[in-house]
Amino acid sequence: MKIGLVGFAGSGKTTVFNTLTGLSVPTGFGGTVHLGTVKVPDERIDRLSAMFKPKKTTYAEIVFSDIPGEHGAEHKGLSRKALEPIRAQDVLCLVLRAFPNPAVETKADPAAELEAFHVECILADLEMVERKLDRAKKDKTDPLHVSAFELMKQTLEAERPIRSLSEPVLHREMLTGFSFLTDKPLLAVLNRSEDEAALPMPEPLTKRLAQLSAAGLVLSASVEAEIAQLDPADQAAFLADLGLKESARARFVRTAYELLDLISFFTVGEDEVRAWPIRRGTHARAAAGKIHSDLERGFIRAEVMAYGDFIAHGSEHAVKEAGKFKLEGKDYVVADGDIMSIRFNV
Ligand SMILES: Nc1nc2c(ncn2[C@@H]2O[C@H](COP(=O)(O)OP(=O)(O)O)[C@@H](O)[C@H]2O)c(=O)[nH]1
Ligand SMILES: [Mg+2]
Repeated sequence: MKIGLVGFAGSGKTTVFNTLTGLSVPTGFGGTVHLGTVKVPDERIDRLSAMFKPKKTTYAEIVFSDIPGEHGAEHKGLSRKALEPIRAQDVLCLVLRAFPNPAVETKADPAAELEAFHVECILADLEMVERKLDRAKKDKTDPLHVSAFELMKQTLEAERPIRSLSEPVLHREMLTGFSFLTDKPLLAVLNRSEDEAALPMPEPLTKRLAQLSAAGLVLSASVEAEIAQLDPADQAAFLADLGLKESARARFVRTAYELLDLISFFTVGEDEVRAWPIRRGTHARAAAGKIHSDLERGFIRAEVMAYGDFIAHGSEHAVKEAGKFKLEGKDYVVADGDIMSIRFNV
């Protein structure tokens, strides 16, 4: 999963990036796009790995991109160049400044930053949708396409994000490949001073995020970036001092998974124990395609055991004895924690 950190200069994107990745790239203005990969912690993988002792253990991964923002004052819309790395992301994480930053002239106004970013994205999408609509009309494309673009245009003109349109209304499957910014899941991070780190998100901001079909998270990036550099054993004590139970990274990853409605299935064996993130509701054949396209193409059956059953019974053999081992067809809806093996033929 690719998560892009976006927002205005000085909002703390690079600091959030350091917090989440444990890296320490320089903060301050300017700079290029930074990339950092984080393993998604999963106790179930730890446990399976201890049982199978595989050559390789692979956790789900998140690739964070720290994308430099533009300066609030001289801000004249997102340039094409600025948009490019943003369009390549699966999820946008908008960092909103809620702390006084002496390097930025204006005082903190996270609600205004949210609106400014939202409007930029609306305008960029509107431009794209109008182009697509003109072309679709001229080329006499599928009328469903035309009506989808018209619906998107109306939605954007009402300043609503495309992500607010439900799947049955929009038919996203025929729109794959069009990376509309307001169709990407949005996670807003309210970046606060240390003394406000444990306070809840202000009510008006929570409401506005709900209207925008977006999720929100509060953190204090600068102090959490320091904590992220500490020995894991010491981190809990420092977090408790701030009134927090969990690190920013743990909360962030969980919120992103919930936002995307992601679950994991597992493959196990002596070569590799691995977690595969998929969207909830994914069918067995499409899930197999995450492993390899051949498995999707030549899919015959999925052998499935629930993680809980496997742990309870201790081995595949015992799961079979208990009658809990299942053979599922292509339309089986994969459940979180399914241990799967795909039978295929190409
Ligand atoms: N007080 C405080 N300062 C922060 C916080 N996050 C970032 N900063 C500071 O704000 C400045 C800009 O941060 P940076 O991460 O470079 O912002 P970017 O331009 O969005 O990447 C740096 O001096 C940071 O140390 C925070 O949560 N609290
Ligand atoms: Mg930066």
